[in-house]
Amino acid sequence: MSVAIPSRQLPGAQLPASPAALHLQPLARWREITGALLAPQASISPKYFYDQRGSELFEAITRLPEYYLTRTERALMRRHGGAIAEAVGTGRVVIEPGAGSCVKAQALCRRLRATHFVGVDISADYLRGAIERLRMALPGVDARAVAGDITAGLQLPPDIPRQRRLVFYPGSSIGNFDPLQALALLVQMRALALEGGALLIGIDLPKDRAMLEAAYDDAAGVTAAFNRNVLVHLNRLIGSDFDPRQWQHLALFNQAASRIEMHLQARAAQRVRWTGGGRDFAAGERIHTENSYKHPLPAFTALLRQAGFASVQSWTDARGWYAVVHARA
Ligand code: AVI
Repeated sequence: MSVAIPSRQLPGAQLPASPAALHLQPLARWREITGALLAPQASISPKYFYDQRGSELFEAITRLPEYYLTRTERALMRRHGGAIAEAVGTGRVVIEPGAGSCVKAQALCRRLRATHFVGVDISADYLRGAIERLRMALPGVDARAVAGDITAGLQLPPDIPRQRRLVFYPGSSIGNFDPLQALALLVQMRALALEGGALLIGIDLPKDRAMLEAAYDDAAGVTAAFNRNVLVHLNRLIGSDFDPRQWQHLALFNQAASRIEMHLQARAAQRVRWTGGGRDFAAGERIHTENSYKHPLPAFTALLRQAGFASVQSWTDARGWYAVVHARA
């Protein structure tokens, strides 16, 4: 479900659409979270990383020396900005799912002389401030905030033009979905772009294990704090009593699946309770919190074609670490 809200009246995150949904939404969420915690391999969806604190920690991650992704993408966008703008075309309606701080979108909208910007995020409070900043910087752009989740299907405000749409999905966020989910998401983006639209997307490429594991387990412990914060968020969402200090952050590269896996590992045997249930965890037992796939460019191009995109064009840095990909719907 998604709800379009004019940004000046954006209230708390994930407003339900109707009084009925007011009851159903937290119950459905409780079921989803506790079901995943009770599975033989416990897991937490990475979407729960991004409460206010989690979003701040993620911004801090993007500035870490080990986390090359954001820096490399920014350098690529700068270096090839002219060629990218030429390929994409000006006067676009830029739509960014998972917009977060909107900083990247702001630079892109300026470069493309975008007419509209639609930022979509489940963390509505965080998005509101970001949209306000974008409006101040680019007063000529009609900028909107939409509280929602593209994976759940999105409805944009009806007055957003249907022509010249560009779906912008930077930051290699597509890597946080397994290949089937990624395909489904690309199909949704294709549908959002409509005929004549396009996608501009950042992807992290496979590379040396040590480089990858350092990027997800930095010396300052920011990624560890980000990973543990998901437990604090869950404590609020399902009334659980997770003690984050009892969980160790792990980041491991799974070569066969070409993905970084993040886990939280129990430092000692413990019982975790939540409203209506609980689970015993053995010492050393793990909760899987995130996958971050590193797609080889040819495999990702094939995925784009499967999703209905064509004429794929990409820009890669000299080390071959990261790619910015443009694909027409
Ligand atoms: C948002 N996403 C692309 C990040 C990534 O690199 O997979 C999330 C992240 N997790 C740990 N560090 C950053």
